[in-house]
Amino acid sequence: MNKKILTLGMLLLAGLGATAQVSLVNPVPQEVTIAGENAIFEAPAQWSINADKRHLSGYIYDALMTASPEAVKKAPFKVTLGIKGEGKVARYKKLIPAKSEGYYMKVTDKEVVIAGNDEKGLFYGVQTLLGMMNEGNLEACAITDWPDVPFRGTVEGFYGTPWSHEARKSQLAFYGRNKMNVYIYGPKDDPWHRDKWREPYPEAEASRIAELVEVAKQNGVNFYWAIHPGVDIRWNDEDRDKLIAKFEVMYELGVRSFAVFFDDIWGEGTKADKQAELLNYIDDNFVQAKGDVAPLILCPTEYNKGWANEERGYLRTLGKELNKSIEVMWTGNSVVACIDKPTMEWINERIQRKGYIWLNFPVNDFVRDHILMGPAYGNGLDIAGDVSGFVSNPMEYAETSKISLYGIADYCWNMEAYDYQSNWEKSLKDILPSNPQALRTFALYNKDLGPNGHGFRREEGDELKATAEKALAGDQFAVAMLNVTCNELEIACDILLNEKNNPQLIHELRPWILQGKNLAAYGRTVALMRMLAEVKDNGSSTSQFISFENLYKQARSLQKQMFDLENNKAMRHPYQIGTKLGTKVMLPTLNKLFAQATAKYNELNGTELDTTAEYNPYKLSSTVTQLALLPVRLNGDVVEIASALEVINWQADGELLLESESAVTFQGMDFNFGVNNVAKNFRLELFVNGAWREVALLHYSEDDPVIHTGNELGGMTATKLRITNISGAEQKVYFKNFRFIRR
Ligand code: 14T
Repeated sequence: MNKKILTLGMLLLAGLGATAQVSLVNPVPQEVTIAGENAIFEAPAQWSINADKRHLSGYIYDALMTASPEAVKKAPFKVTLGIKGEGKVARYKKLIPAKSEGYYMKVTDKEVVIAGNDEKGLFYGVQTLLGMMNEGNLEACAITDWPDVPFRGTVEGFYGTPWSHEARKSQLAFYGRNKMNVYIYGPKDDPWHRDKWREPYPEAEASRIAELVEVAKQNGVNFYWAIHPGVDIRWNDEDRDKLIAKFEVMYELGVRSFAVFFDDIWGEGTKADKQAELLNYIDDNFVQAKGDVAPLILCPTEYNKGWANEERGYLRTLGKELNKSIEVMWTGNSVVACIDKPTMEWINERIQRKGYIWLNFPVNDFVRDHILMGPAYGNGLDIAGDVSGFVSNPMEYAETSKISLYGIADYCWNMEAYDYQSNWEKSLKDILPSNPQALRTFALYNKDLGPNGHGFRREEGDELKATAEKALAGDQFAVAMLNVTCNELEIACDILLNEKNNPQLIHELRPWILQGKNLAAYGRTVALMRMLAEVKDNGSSTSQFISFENLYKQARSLQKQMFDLENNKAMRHPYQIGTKLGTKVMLPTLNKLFAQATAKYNELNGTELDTTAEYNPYKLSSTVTQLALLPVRLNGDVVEIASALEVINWQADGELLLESESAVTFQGMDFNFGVNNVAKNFRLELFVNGAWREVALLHYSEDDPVIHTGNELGGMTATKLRITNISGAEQKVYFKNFRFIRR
């Protein structure tokens, strides 16, 4: 009922060309009543604050004061702040929702009242006021608001470069503004989180953590510090005491919330009864003993349904033995998955409590060539009552991650009303207010993850599909439309590269923006090729230069430029294996169009231009039929032939040839034929300065199937290599892997 009034108010205002101030607030509040048509007014420059003394300083007051008006004793515009039970808000007692972190708020052109159900509620009321105060305007309204999910936020739990100190502070402020209350510190590549879990942080790192705890407090966020001891923990008193000692050190730094992670480990550390025993011990002797420490969180080893081993009974053991106050994390039906009702019912029954969701989105540590800028969608809108907490594991690109986190915050706060599309549009304005359109145009090509081991994909390019299909069916108008779309992408990329409003964002996106420019240029060229492919040259062209064949050369060059950018060491993050965008619809469409245009041109002109679009400088061929079609992949400086899934019948004298477009200097090589002692049956040769030169092959031991090369390989420069079966008989081998590293 109240939500209807909100919608009506928004419509009226939309008609007048104004933006309803309340609609700017993220997360979307639960219940809103807009005062009427002309509810928007300019916020006065001076406020008098009406509040108990305790609210005239501290983080809530500081937050309020980030709004521009100054606090002046007798200013006519009054801002009343209070918490249920306090005299200043006694009149509003019945309007305050009886919900943790809830608040009631009223805005008129004479005053603002914010009445929290608790301290956090008051803080969030202030955030709502700040959120609606965009461009100095306020809107007369009444709001009753509370969160659906009690614990909302992020877990810095990815592999890769941990966030910088500055990035973390910026995140914590962002969480405060968007009403998230949890930040779990657990970056896989922080040595003192995992490998050196027993050791205290060096001084500089320790003081940074202490500062983060403070910044978190300022923003109403609980800073959880997570330990990851499972790699080498021994289930004895010594290690148990070392863990407690580490927690004590962190407690001294100000940390009051803790987590223990047992994910991605093997062996001894994975035992449920031992984990439960340890966690209970920490709970009894540290958490409860201290009295001011938040409930402990456990990330189990079987943290998703796909890995749950019912026979082993791991989850049920945790459910039975873990103290009820301990939270248990869960990523859903698989490592990377959307969360729905059935998965919650499945896990909650086993762990005998409500699962605490660890959402592996927008994390991209398993698809580092893609950056994820799409909306957060796909999680059930009916699971608010089934989860105890909901945190997102983001990308190492902290600023870019805010796009999705803006959605997670909204989803967790007001689940049923969550509209991912409108949230996404709002998020772009929040992250880049100076040009959300440019960011949006670029983001359209950075939503899907590409094929990946977890099978997790996202929508990308749906808005392009109809045009793409028509263009491929020969519709020249659609081809022209594709050209326009590529122009738009190029404009967006150029604007973003020179955008000063959010330098950190642009820094993170830079490799993808540069690749976006290549993609856009490629698209424009291919569109022109398609237009010219069927035009017979009658000599009347005004340009001697713009010919199909020159466009073809340009497209080939752009394919190579995209490839080179992906493999440019200077640009690339150390773990990153490439820089891709538009891979779901745009790039495949352009590649098809390229092939089609070239084929048509060949047909009309009797030429034989190569129609294959994918650029790869390595070409494999083989007289062994089962090997001839294996794809060659590039992973930074590692060149790899994909493994065959079947037994290879490698005939006598059969050879495998790998040719490179340019000379390669070898650093190392190994391959695995899955059989011991076969090195002697094969000969490896490199083509150096016009002649084949043999390189020795050997196994390190009798039971080592890996074939290694002799030391002479290092530093050799060649354009081809070949492996020949010289045994004189057929060899049955598994082509498990073949790779070399180039310098
Ligand atoms: F703790 C878990 F909930 C979890 O998700 N652990 C890791 C996490 O740190 C990582 O960021 C995420 C996405 O890659 O997945 C988990 O890591 C994995 C998952 C795998 F399936 C590492 C290796 C795997 F094979």
